Amino acid sequence: MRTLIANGTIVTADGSYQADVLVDGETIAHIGANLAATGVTADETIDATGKYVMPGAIDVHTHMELPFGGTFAKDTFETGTRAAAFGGTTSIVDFAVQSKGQALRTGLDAWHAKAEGNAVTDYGFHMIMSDVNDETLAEMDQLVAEGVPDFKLFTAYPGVFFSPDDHILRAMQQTTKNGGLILMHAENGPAIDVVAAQLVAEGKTDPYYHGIARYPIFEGEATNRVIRLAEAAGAPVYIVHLSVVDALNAVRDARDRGAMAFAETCPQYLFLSLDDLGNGFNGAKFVCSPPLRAKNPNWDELWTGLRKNDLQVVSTDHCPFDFHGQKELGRGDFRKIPNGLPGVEDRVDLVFNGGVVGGRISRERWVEIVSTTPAKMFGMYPRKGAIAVGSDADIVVYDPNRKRTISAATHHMNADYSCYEGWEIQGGSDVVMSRGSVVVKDGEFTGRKGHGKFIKRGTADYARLA
Ligand code: DUC
Ligand code: ZN
Ligand code: ZN
Repeated sequence: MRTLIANGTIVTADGSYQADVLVDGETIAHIGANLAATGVTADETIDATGKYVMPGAIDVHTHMELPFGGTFAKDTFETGTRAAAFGGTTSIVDFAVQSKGQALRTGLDAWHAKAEGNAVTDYGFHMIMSDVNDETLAEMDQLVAEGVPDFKLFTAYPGVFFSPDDHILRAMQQTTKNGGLILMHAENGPAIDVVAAQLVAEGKTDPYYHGIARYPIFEGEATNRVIRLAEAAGAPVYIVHLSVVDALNAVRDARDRGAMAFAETCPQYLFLSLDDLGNGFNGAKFVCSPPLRAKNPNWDELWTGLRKNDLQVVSTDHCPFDFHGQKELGRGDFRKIPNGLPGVEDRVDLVFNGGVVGGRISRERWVEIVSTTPAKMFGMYPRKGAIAVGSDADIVVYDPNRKRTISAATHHMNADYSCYEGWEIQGGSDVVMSRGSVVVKDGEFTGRKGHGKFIKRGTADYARLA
């Protein structure tokens, strides 16, 4: 099957230009001006006049079916990758979970079983490590060889995912040897638990106090600490879901002194704030960790961080729970509200609308932070994240002028609410292609459950050399 995408503007991280793209089978076969006029033939032609032709977006932080607080994130690999595709995201990297006492292998096998035959678009895995010991350290090398080269550890969630500093250091030392990458959820969990218990004892049990308990300084301290540990180990480190200026400054300082420190933020930290948490129990819809922060100065600082490359990626931390029946588990005690927000479908458009339409970043930088750097950082480039001959034909034909209103009534994520209900935004995906197959066209799903394949990813060379 040959598909010609004609008359569009190719937008990449490096620049934009007018050209046609010929897709042959699953990959990009040819790029050039007026290909039809030069005798190139195709089975199908997509007219991209007035549209951008960009690499499919990549969300490197999702939690399909994550067990959390006695319940499970509601999107499966089928529903979650389908929703992602509607929003122009053609690859996700999800977090497989090692439960305490289990082998990494057990957790990874369970995640392969959830995804295989179900995903609509391609997917990879990071591994959440809940135990660091001689056995799991040895297993890390095997996972790197299998294309699962990164490992998330937590300084938060004591008793569940929490790792003490000696475990974090040992895991980082292991990646120095095996070429992998440590991802850190950096908030000081034990300190947060002290403040949270004090607030609840004072009767402050509403969702708002979830945001109050998790002081910015607790994220800043943990971010600095884990970067220092990475420097001691001679390893790169990637801070996930950075939310606040205290933590951004720790990354800035580290990068200024030449450390291999990288970070992502998420749309919820660019567009939502502590105010959203403050509407009685309705605020439970906005409970995630790190929490939503004060608008000032954090929103502007995070955008500055994206512009100046102290932040390299926008991912979602997609982890949807229904308000009814799931978020409600925390009525009367914010500590029992499952943490997480639906987001995988709206990331690309929110960052386009707020960033490019809003005049904060260029369209090329937008493509870089939602697609190209995620591919480079996580060992998928140039197979993913590029419009280049030989790359997978994961392509989005994007309409920069399309207008739509975000609503739970029309979104495809498995959540009974949207954090952005009623928001009118500009920009949207017209055609979404995954390895040469059109999976979404003009708002209709045309893909297939099981089309998505596991992405065997390479080592973290970009994080060592960038
Ligand atoms: N934060 C969330 O909000 N949800 C899942 C896990 C996490 O760290
Ligand atoms: Zn996290
Ligand atoms: Zn997460």
